[in-house]
Amino acid sequence: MKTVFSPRHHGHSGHVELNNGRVVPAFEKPERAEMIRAAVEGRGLGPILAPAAHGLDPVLRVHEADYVSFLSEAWALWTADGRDFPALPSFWKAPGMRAIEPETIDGKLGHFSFDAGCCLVAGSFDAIAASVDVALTGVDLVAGGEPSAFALCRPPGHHAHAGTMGGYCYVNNAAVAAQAFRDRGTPRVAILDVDYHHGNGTQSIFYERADVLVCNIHGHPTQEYPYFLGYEDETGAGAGEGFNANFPLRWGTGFEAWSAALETACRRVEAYAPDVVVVSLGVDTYKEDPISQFRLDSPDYLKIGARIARLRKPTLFVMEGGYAVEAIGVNVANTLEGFAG
Ligand code: Q9C
Ligand code: ZN
Repeated sequence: MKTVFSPRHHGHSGHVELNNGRVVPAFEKPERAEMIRAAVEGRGLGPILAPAAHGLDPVLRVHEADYVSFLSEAWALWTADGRDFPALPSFWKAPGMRAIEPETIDGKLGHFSFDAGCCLVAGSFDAIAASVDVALTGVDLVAGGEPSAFALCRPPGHHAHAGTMGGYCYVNNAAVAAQAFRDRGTPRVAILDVDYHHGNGTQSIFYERADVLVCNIHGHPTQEYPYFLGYEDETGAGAGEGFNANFPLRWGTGFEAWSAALETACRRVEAYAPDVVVVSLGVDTYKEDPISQFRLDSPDYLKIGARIARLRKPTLFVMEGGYAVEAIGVNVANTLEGFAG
């Protein structure tokens, strides 16, 4: 399997987040992507390619134009006031407030985010643009006839809505990839999101559409981030009714219960009979993950990859979360090796 990777992810570094009420170095750090790249290389899983530039048009098929403009100009606006440290949002709208984009950057940061998980530094936008190019180059490979590809995206994407960043995610790489498949004439796309956290952005983007099935296995929203979406009764709306499936699981879930949910999700994908599968691949389900509460172990990822392979569909893996840096490479490589058989 070919992997697509860009060293431009390094521009998104030195940023911070709020954890336990304190500002701390971000868990979503450059070492993550480097450990994965090293494991792909070390295990001989296939060639590693640079992404091709696709511009912002495919991003604008999923994301709102004012939001993409905000992402591109945020750092310049933030530093125009003389600030030389990371930009972190901390003001949000309550229901009933006005959703009007403020003129000043501090207001814009709140307007276009839903948490303090999305910090911006000098190189963030370049890394974000490179990350979505990685995903779109993966689409090129699979649409061009490769049976599968791995888009080693960083930063991740599945929490990003059409006009809102959050949870370390700015551009929804998997959603942009799914839309790009559709725009290349692929009739039916399934997104299988196995990241520990619910892919709220992906669900929201396709919620009223029948041409993209979205299946999510994740920490239960009564206990886990993103808290306000990801319940089982969210099944789609309008034309999309029946084309969203959530499998929330309680803290402490191990591989037996997790893989039963994967089996149900895979049968749902099989019933949909998609032309292509996009896997939002997070390995924060791992037992040692520093911010997560499932109990999967490294060998389990071989079985996950093997089950996804049994869908027997052209498959694009898009990297999402996973914060146990020492194990992230092994866990991702196991998934890909399990898939390859
Ligand atoms: N401060 C992804 O896995 N914060 N995003 C959790 C730690 C949000 C995770 C608490 C976690 C977002 C792509
Ligand atoms: Zn996650």
